[in-house]
Amino acid sequence: MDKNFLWGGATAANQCEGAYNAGGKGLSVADVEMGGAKGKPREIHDCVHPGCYYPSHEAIDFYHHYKEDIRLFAEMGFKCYRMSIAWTRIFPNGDDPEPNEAGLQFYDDVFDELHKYGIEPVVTLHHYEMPLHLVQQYGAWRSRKLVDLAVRYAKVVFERYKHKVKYWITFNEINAIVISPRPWHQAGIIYREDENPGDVKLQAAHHQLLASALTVQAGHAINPDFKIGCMLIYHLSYPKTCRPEDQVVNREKMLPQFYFGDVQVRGYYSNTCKRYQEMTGGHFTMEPGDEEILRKGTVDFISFSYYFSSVASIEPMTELVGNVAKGGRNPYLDITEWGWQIDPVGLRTTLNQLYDRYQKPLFIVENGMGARDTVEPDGSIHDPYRIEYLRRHITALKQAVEVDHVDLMGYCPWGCIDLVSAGTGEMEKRYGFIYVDKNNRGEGTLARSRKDSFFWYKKVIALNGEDLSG
Ligand code: BGP
Repeated sequence: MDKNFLWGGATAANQCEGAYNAGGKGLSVADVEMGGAKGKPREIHDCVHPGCYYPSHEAIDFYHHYKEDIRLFAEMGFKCYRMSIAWTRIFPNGDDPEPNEAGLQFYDDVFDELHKYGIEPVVTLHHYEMPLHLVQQYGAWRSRKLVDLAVRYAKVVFERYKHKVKYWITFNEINAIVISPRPWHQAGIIYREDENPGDVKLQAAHHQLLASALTVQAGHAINPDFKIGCMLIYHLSYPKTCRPEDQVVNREKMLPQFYFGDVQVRGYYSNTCKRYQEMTGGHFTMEPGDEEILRKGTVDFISFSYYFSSVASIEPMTELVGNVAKGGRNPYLDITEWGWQIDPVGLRTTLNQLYDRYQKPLFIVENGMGARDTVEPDGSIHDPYRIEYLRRHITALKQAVEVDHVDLMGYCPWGCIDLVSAGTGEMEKRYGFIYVDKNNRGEGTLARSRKDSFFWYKKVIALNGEDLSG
């Protein structure tokens, strides 16, 4: 791999920071979402109810443990660390007249700590959270008002960190807003009975696409060296059979990826986008000047998450459900305990599909396998399943780079330290190299310990991916 390849790991503020009301932070949509369980939707409240367990309130308390956690990332040899800024630490309500200095200072401290070890921050501005106040006051991303507020937030952090952060991502998994049946994390939206979900999702998506394009323009004006990317949930789907109609159904299933990619990379709603708009049966409003905003706000790189694949068919099928996307069972693949189909070859296919279509640098900013871990009596944690999953995916990405000549900037496995699951709110669905002592009821000492995969990934990074053996 290239000597500048960005090996690292990824987290998100609401899933790891905790300290939900410290340092002047406001309530976010994640802070009123209860803990759930496998297969059950998380309950959402309109405010914090005493006595209820909300996993984001403490999470793994990265807010108070960041020095210890970053020291462990450095020990593994991370070149970069993908994290997000909580909008509610900077603007507690989203529309406050002034930013919150304590929140800004917290991220200054985190970035300084990362630079102490030569770790490059990769920062997402919107990772599945927004101020709850904006939901209650304006109807969340249904409203165009959010565009201005999001761009103002972006400008404040760009100005503040322009010498500390080079790599930025606008919206995490932006296409999840149209895939998810309840885009609460993504856009603060639960569809009302009196509205057409097709209209709402296209309008909210348009607002986020405008905000992303204006954010890119503002960032490049503040620091021309910034590299600002989009982020897609890439849900690879195969036609179930070679029946031509299965190919047509499959192509249509994959349109949500390209709907956002085409706008953010090419700068306009393509024929693919128009087909997808028709399929949703929705309508949305574009204002004069919007096309120019989209054209001028194209991204520098494409980042994406890749966890599993599925199949599509014209015939009815049994479907497996992930945290956002769902799709048909593939008999050639194994599944995780949470029903996610393990497909490393699909990662190579994904990298080729995206690079063929867009010819822009790619960045894998999420990949991994949620699993239960057992702590042995001597404190060790043996996680060969995680090592095997990651080994096979790194093998696939190396083939894409070395055999297929795909331009790949880096690799950040998800949840490099155990954290709260976005889909279920569980702690015991673990992705980390670093174990955190906390269970699904919120009990535990929060002590950190190294799993076997910690030592394995450390060696992978040290040898720049040349040796993936255990
Ligand atoms: C992605 C989200 C992440 C993360 C990951 C794993 O969709 O961007 O925030 O949570 O999925 O999903 P889960 O936490 O549901 O296992």
